[in-house]
Amino acid sequence: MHRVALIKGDGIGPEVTEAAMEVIRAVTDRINFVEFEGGTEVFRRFGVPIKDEDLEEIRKMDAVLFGATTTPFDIPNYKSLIITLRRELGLYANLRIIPDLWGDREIYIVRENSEGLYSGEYEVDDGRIVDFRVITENGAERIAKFAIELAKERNLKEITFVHKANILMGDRFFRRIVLGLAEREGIGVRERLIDSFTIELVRNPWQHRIILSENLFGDILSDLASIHARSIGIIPSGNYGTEIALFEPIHGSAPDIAGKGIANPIGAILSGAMLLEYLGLNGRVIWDAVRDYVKEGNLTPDLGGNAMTVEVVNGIVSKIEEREIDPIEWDELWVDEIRINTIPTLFMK
Ligand code: 48Y
Repeated sequence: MHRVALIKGDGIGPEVTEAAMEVIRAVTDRINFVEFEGGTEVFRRFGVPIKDEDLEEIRKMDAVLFGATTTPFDIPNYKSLIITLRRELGLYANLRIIPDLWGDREIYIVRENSEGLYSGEYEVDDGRIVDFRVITENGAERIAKFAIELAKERNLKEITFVHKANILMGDRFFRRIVLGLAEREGIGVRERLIDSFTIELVRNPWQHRIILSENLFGDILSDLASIHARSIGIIPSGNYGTEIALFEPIHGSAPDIAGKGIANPIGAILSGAMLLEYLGLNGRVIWDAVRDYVKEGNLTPDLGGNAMTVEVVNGIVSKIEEREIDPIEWDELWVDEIRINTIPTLFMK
């Protein structure tokens, strides 16, 4: 049995994580979910976004499934729950998959997840605040390795590295490390500057298969790229470290539609697929079922339909059942094919 921590978060977080769990249960009975609380409510009571003892328990788990939270910036000293989890669990690689669910293309965005402007280091002076954009040798190397391994396992010859090395010293340093490792590993690097790349990402996105970037650039690029998936509501992600990984849809908590039952569950469901792949289970069947469903099924309003969340979940579960797969057999028979799908073997649990 695998033990997976469940943190639903707020807004539509609970609705979409419930949806993901239901789909996971249709594929495998080998996962035990253990729920933990986190977010602004916990902060009000305990002064931290998640309790230390809960973090200790989560560290012992195999993976985390996360919903969504909103970080208000008007609560003094409040720290984002997801940023805290990424830091505390050492989740340095953030892989966001922009799928064309109606076709067969995908863009993989590999976002450095632990440093850059998210270092948490800042200096306050009289009338001046400095946020430190930290790039370390170790940080640059491990994220470059993640992107390059991904390229090798997906039989790609190159990655796209997006930076601002013309101006930023940190990116010059980062660039040298990426180019050096890529050369040693026989992978080509297409270099782009972040500013002009945004135009290319709007106009001509699909020629880039793996995009590597530092933390804040990766944050912005992944929201921008989501327009090519038709809705940010369908984009899944995995946050990987050396000990554990956390899976979450990239959308926010969408308070405007929370509780209405119309949130798009696909981003969370595909995050569930990535979670299964990480554990060596059959995530592929979920990807296939989602692709089958969206081509003919009623979709949620963000995708132009009028479906409720539950209708989409039931539709995807039916597609899984139609495939008549014995989950246990699949686990063992297809593991190599599944591994190639979204995560380099080296980084699996
Ligand atoms: O995961 C994301 O891309 C979110 O934008 C978070 C980020 O900056 O990485 C922020 C989530 C939050 O507001 O706590």
